[in-house]
Amino acid sequence: MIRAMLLVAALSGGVDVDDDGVPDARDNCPHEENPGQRDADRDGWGDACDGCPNVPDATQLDADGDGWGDACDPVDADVT
Ligand SMILES: [Ca+2]
Ligand SMILES: [Ca+2]
Ligand SMILES: [Ca+2]
Ligand SMILES: [Ca+2]
Repeated sequence: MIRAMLLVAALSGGVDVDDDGVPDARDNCPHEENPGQRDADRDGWGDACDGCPNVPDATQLDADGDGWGDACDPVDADVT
């Protein structure tokens, strides 16, 4: 199974760092294993690595670095 996925990655000509079968060039979370590539808010970042999975925030800014993007972080929202 893993070998087959590696073969697919090799044939499609891309490195696949997280081994989820999706080459990094097309992987919406290159460092998270998310073969389904689910992206609920369709901002281009997969749910597995989206700081705000339900808020379109293409920049993925996270001012306080707590893993919650500024677009959905209640703490950031209160800080000026
Ligand atoms: Ca991935
Ligand atoms: Ca997303
Ligand atoms: Ca988002
Ligand atoms: Ca944050």
